[in-house]
Amino acid sequence: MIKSRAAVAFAPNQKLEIVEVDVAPPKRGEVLVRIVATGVCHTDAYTLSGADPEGLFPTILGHEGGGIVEAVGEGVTSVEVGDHVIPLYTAECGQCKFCTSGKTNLCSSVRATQGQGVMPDGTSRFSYQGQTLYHYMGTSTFSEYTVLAEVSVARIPKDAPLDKVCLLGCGVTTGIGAVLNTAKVEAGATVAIFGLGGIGLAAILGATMAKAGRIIAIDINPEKFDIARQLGATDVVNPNDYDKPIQEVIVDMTDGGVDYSFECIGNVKVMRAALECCHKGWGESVIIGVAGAGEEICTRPFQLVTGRVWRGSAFGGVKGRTELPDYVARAQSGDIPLDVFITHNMPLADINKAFDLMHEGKSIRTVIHY
Ligand code: NAD
Ligand code: AHE
Ligand code: ZN
Repeated sequence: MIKSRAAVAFAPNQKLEIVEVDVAPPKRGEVLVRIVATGVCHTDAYTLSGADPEGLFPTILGHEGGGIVEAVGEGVTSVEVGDHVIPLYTAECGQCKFCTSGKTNLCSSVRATQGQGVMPDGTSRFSYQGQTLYHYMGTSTFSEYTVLAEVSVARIPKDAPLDKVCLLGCGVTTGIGAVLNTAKVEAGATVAIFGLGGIGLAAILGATMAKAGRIIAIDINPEKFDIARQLGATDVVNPNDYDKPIQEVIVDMTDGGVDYSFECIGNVKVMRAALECCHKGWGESVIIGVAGAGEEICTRPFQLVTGRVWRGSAFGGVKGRTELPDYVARAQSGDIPLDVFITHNMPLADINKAFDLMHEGKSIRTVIHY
């Protein structure tokens, strides 16, 4: 057992508490990682809110980290002590039906137990004063020391700054990947991006990389517009400035609709608008945002009959162990400007401020330093 500083979510909708937890050593096929830094993503807030059907408490949240392997369990061969890694909430075993399909980045190797807040053997490595704590998304990066399945870490070069490339563990990769892998946006395409947090802004960056012809950035918080333009948005739109539905606004702006749209909020009404602002015959809408338990999407089926396509994207369709190192390389070369996304840095003790800043719309990404 080792001691670890951690931000524990003891119950939904309560502030995280910084306490010293006990972490059991890694078992077979597991690794112990010292987290150096972690981002805070809206999905952490979503689960903390109690809206996540997989949300279990007490738990240690966090899934956008960067760290160093401190110990490995029996049978671990792909990483060793001292390796720098990014934890993966979408594992890559390379062997399951999903990994070998060539059709998806979703991997089934540890997903079932991950959703139950435990390691693949069905038990937790975390406890506090004798009480078991649940793992979260297979990562729990809000603990200085965390245990992950070997298939849930991507090894990255040691010279990559962990307090920046941690953002590639979720937000930045998700947005870029949704554009490049899931939608496969072509040069010259017209794109609409709904929601300009870390995910939506990364989708703008992805659309810029794809050389999209027009990139329409949409948010109800106009303070997000400068950074959206900086990353390549050609138009910015605040739905509150119009007295008609946002899908009509976008269709009017684009001679019939966009080629691709991306919902980066988690609002089922906006998901509908994102689909319905797509061009008849070929427009494709990608859902990235995560909606709460019981929420459902709807539209008239005629929207699909007439050629619009509704898709979803998890972790940008990226296979973490094989593809994340290339994202890290692109960040190191400057093609992915991670600094633009990091609006705040703070110690673990202040992590609740990071959530407040997110809810107030004042941050893009806060990086927590251990
Ligand atoms: P964020 O809170 O930083 O950003 C959300 C943005 O949406 C904010 O700028 C907010 O002003 C804007 N917004 C809210 N309501 C709006 C509306 N009605 N119209 C237009 N804009 C609106 O969140 P984030 O970290 O960027 O995450 C965005 C979503 O993506 C969340 O639902 C998160 O859970 C999800 N997510 C999904 C994946 C995935 O793999 N599918 C990965 C990461 C995050
Ligand atoms: N637990 C939720 C679903 C959460 C969800 O959709 N997660 C995204 C990643 S969000 C990262 O910020 C995802 O990748 N999903 C695919 C997967 O396998 O979880 C619920 O509704 O139960
Ligand atoms: Zn996330």
